[in-house]
Amino acid sequence: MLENKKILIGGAGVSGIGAAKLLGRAGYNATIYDGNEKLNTEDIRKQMPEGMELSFVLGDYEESLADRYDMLILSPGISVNSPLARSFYDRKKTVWGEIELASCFAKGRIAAITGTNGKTTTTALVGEIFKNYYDSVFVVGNIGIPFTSVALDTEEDSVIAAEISSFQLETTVDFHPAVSAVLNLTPDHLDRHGTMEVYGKTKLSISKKQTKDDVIVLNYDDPATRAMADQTPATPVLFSRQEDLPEGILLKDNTFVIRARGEEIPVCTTEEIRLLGSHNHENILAAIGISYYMGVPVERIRQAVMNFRAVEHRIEYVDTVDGVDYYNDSKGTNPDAAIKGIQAMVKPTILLGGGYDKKAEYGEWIDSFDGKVKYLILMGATARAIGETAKAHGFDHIIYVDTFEEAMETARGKAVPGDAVLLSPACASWGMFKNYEVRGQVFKDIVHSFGKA
Ligand code: UMA
Repeated sequence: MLENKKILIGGAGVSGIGAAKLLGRAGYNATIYDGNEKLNTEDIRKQMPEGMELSFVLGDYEESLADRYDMLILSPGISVNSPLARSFYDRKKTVWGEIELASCFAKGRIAAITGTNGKTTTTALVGEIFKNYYDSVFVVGNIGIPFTSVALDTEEDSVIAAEISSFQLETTVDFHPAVSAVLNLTPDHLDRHGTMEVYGKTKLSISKKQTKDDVIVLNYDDPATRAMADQTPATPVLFSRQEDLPEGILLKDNTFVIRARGEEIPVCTTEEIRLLGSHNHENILAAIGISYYMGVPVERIRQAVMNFRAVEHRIEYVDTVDGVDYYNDSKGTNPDAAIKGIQAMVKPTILLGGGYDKKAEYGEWIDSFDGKVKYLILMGATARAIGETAKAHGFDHIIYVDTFEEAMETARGKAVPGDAVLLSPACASWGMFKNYEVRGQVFKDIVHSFGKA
């Protein structure tokens, strides 16, 4: 398929490097374009398989570059509307992303999970359930492990749990999961997708190559994902925490049940699980549906669900210092996710928010504070916009800071024993940190340094 093609990779981050390594292992050469002129190219070259020729083009993008290549492998962080991508599309040249490239080489069956929130937890849980039954399991995608990095290690009997972002879905072509899932749809990344309609269509495109023989797992309780049941070529399976549906994956009187083919099979109860919060009940329902329709026996699903703990950076308890509990919810990168973060708090809370501007609306997040937030400490590009919204919604215990370190010191100064400090910013970390993982790790490092002082 790629024989004799001159391949340009857009972006030299985790995804681009994964793509380059895959191409190198498969016997191809490539060029990486990256806007960052200061990129350490030698470091990247060293990671490549022996014999691969990898060249670089750095700095401002020159459209004529597209004339010299046959196809583009685009990193998810670079928009399909960027001059780079447009120059390839305009010349009718192939543009693939990480998921398309990897699935072209991968063997086995894929369970692909998208949605605004809960994707990482659900994908990690599905991965754990798979590992409790199948021998060859891979957990990949937006979760931080590029699919390309393992594609050549997959076998016919492999199963792959893939977290897929809307960015990654923009560049899929023939990607065909055996089971897909759209967990929910609330405003996020609108700076990139423009409207909710485009964002929703992009999410649903996870199932565009599926057929009636494949399954799509959808959230009945979210009107946007419920409506997708009529718009997908796959067989829909709905899950609900609220509704007693005739078929589907349901939470009935605190028991997770599978209702299918006239049977009702209990899986486990809410008392038997270790994940906090009702949003996690939805993630569990989805994971049960996905793994059941991927062929995992219920008893194996039950064991894995009961043993599963929260993923890092998602309402993660860090430590108690001077009587104050610190929680890292760096993964609260949009208002809806941050609402789940504050809802999970039971103590008076000093909340750290703000970051990269995705043009989100913050009103509902402020309204969800429910008297629990003592101070809202704001930083980053969105600080003033959030502050204005907070005031308009009747909340004015706001402190603006310039740096993350200052935010931490301020939170520590304001907190008294019995309080909680929660990093749940409602914004991406970009502009202040490389990604939410680094932000969460810095938070945890500072908390641990408080403990030692
Ligand atoms: N770059 C350019 N031009 C641009 C933008 C970026 O040249 O206009 C270059 C940067 O200089 C950098 C590289 O591209 O060298 C970064 O590429 P990237 O932003 O695609 O990031 P990666 O490190 O490759 O990580 C990507 C995903 N990042 C994004 O979607 C922004 C990771 O998701 C994913 O884990 C990884 O691929 C493997 O699949 C992160 C994320 O924040 C966790 N995702 C968003 C989210 O969850 O909300 C969608």
